[in-house]
Amino acid sequence: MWGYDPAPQGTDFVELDERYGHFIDGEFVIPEESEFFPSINPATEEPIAQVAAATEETVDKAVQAARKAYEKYWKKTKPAERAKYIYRIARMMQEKARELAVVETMDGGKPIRESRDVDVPLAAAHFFHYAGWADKLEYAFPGAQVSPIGVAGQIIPWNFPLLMAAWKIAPALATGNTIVIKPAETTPLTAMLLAEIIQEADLPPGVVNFVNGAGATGAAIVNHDDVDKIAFTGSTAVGKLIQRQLAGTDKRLTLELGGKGANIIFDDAPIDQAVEGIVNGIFFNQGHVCCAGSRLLVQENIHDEVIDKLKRRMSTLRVGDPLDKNTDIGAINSLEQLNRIQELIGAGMEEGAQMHQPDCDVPETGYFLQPTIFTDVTPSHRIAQEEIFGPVLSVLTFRTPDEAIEKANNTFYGLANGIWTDKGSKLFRVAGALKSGVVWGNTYNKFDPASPFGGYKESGFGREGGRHGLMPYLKLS
Ligand code: TXE
Repeated sequence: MWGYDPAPQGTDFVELDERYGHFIDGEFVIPEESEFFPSINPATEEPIAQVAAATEETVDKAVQAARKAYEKYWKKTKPAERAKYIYRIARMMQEKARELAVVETMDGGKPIRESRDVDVPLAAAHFFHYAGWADKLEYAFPGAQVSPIGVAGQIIPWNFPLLMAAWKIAPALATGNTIVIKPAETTPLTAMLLAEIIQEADLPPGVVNFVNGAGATGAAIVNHDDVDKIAFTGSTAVGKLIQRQLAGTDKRLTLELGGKGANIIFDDAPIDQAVEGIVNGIFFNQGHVCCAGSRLLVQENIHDEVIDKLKRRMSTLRVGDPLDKNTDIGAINSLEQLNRIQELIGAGMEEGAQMHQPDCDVPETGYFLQPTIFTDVTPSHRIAQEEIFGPVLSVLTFRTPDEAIEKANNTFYGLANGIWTDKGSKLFRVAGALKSGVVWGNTYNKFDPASPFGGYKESGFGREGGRHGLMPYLKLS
């Protein structure tokens, strides 16, 4: 999209520290008593940097800094002035795009083509989009008094580390809140580069604070008395735990959790285009995508044709070095995630589904996995119900549109689905019947900062993106 070669001289131009702590009150700090954990490159299994885990005390310092910044400056800062800072962050991200893309790929394992063309530009676009809202809030909510909530605690996952930071930080800043954000423990590094950008952009100290650490650090943010709002993206299990912890408090909560999206292919669909959509739906970012099209619902009479074409297409996918521009499927984000995926692949085979993997080379070092599909899957199989969060597709069939709707909705989740058909009327009828926050028509995994994203049922609640994404950070009266 931006046409530059992201790593023309390898990775030598990337300057990372050996150790990272936190970014609190405008300063990078590593508390004396810190325990460290390694951030590992999943393609090489080598540690890239050591990162400190924030204790409750450190989280408290970050929250105090955010509270002070909120009371002292940010809530009094004129909206157009807030916009100026947010635009500055967006532009600086563009200037550092190459470094951000390479570090994202080294830390998380995703193909450089995706970091370069999707993660980094979309993250910058998100800041641009919300900078534009900062001084237009009264037009977004005509007739209402709009005011910020205060201190937002934000917890993000490892599948889109920089993009999820942007999705959380940009709307919170635009609406006048201050922030304590925790990156995921396996992918903290682009967040540290973003903290550097925020420091260089001269945001008042304490407006955005980053604390590193795992679940205990996240829990310290969730349970801190002086945090007014929690925004969480991660597993359904942790989302539910947070919901229980916040019951009875007056903290606001939004949850963006898992999914089990269906890509529904009707027999009147352009098949070759649909096969590309299936591949993109499940193999983009190694399938570490909450809205992945991880179930293929294909009309029975075209099943064999679609599966033949899909298998042929899968045999052309290149699995390997994420820094190689020709790689289609990079490394699985962590050994833990690889084990989780393999456990579910094992369950698929045990329950009687047919597994197919192309005969492709996979590096011996690093956490790699071939693209995998299962046919002969029934709706009760674990691989048809549970989020696998890896490059594994479960194929089911249907005969009529009503059966497609019923099967697509036969899940605890409700985040995203795709429909492939030549008929507009069918597209709109089926889309309207799907219990899902997002429905794509004849495409998949398309994102835009202006469109709201979020789920129903166990996929969570609240929306991120566009005007809807402002609401969780505002009091409207
Ligand atoms: O998630 P966790 P994990 C799904 C996906 C994946 C599974 C497990 O199916 O296989 O979840 O992934 C922080 N209080 N998704 O174990 O633990 C944690 O440090 C507060 C879908 O990595 O939910 C990290 O920053 N925070 C999903 C973040 O929560 C806590 C993206 C997510 O980690 C916490 C990720 C606690 N008690 C996984 N425990 C999506 N919606 O895209 C952990 N965390």
